[in-house]
Amino acid sequence: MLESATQSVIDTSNIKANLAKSCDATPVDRLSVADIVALFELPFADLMHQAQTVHRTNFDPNAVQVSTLLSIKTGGCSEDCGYCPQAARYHTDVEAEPLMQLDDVLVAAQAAKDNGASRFCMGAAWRGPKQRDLEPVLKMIAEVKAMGLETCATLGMLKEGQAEQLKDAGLDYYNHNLDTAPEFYGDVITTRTYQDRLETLDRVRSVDINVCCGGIIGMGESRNQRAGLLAQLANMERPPESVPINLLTQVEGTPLHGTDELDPIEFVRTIAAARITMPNSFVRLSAGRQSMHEGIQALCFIAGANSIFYGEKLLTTGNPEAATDKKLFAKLGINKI
Ligand code: SAM
Ligand code: DTB
Ligand code: SF4
Repeated sequence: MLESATQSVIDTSNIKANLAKSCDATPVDRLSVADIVALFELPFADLMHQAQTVHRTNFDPNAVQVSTLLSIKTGGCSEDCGYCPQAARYHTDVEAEPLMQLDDVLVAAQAAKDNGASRFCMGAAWRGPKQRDLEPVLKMIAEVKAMGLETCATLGMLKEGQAEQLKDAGLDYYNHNLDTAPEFYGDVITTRTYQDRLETLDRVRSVDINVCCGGIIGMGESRNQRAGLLAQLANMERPPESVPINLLTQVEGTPLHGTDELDPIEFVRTIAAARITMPNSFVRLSAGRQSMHEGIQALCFIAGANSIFYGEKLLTTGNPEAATDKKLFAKLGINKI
């Protein structure tokens, strides 16, 4: 067992070493999209073995981190993200609401803590926070942190100085997704660029807040583009500490509603490729679990997913009930982190 574990780790570094040999200018630790596509193309059992081996080398294979989400400001968003029910321009069932009151946020955070979540993630349907919006959110972060929860926020693009304020308030993680490969991005979003997203991620990194960054699978992208997203993430100077892999939740009224459903095994392959290419990151099996058979979720955990969103709601769409997840964890012998 130990021998094969070592072998698989060597296999992964071989991908990088071969790449370095084939191109002198490429640093040894860069992965090409083709390297990652090669992982996707492995026989399923070989891919799972490699992913599980990398996972066991770096993490407790039976421990899964749990975060609870709360939409602190819902709907009415100015952006045109083609997957998102909160964009004002699409006609969905989501009603725009103002920023929540501090006390209501704290009640939700306490409930998440009582249910066993270790991290509380506050999401706002903004292009980015204005200074007058940020101030009440800073207070929420400080108070949630004081309750003994890890804090995460996803508020959109950050302007100069805003990451510093979040850091000072006690923010542990900032979620900002690249969403997809650069060449598919313009098919999904036009109101902000890939470069805008990278700049916000740089601001977060520069103040030493942990980066939570991933994307959405099942938007009609190709396998190459799924690999392209992972290449962007894995080749960052420091890969994100947390990598949410969302399966598109199709919402009526959004442009991506009606997209062909992704084969569930391809989703599992994406999780495995994320695990192998980002061996030290938490890989989160994010949106999409409500419609996912528990057998597929189990395969995702074997493929190296070690984080989930916990609680019956994501931001505006459903997620499995906490009781359902408790039963699934018990069945699989998974412990919550
Ligand atoms: N407005 C901020 C932003 O866009 O950065 C924060 C909230 S936004 C809803 C956070 C992330 O949720 C998006 O980047 C996207 O990856 C994910 N998301 C939104 N709608 C989704 C859907 N229908 N299915 C899967 N993931 C979704
Ligand atoms: C992430 O990558 N997924 C979460 C969180 N970060 C903010 C959001 C999923 C949203 C799914 C659609 C909704 O509930 O509105
Ligand atoms: Fe707005 Fe974020 Fe939804 Fe895009 S993903 S429309 S920025 S809430």
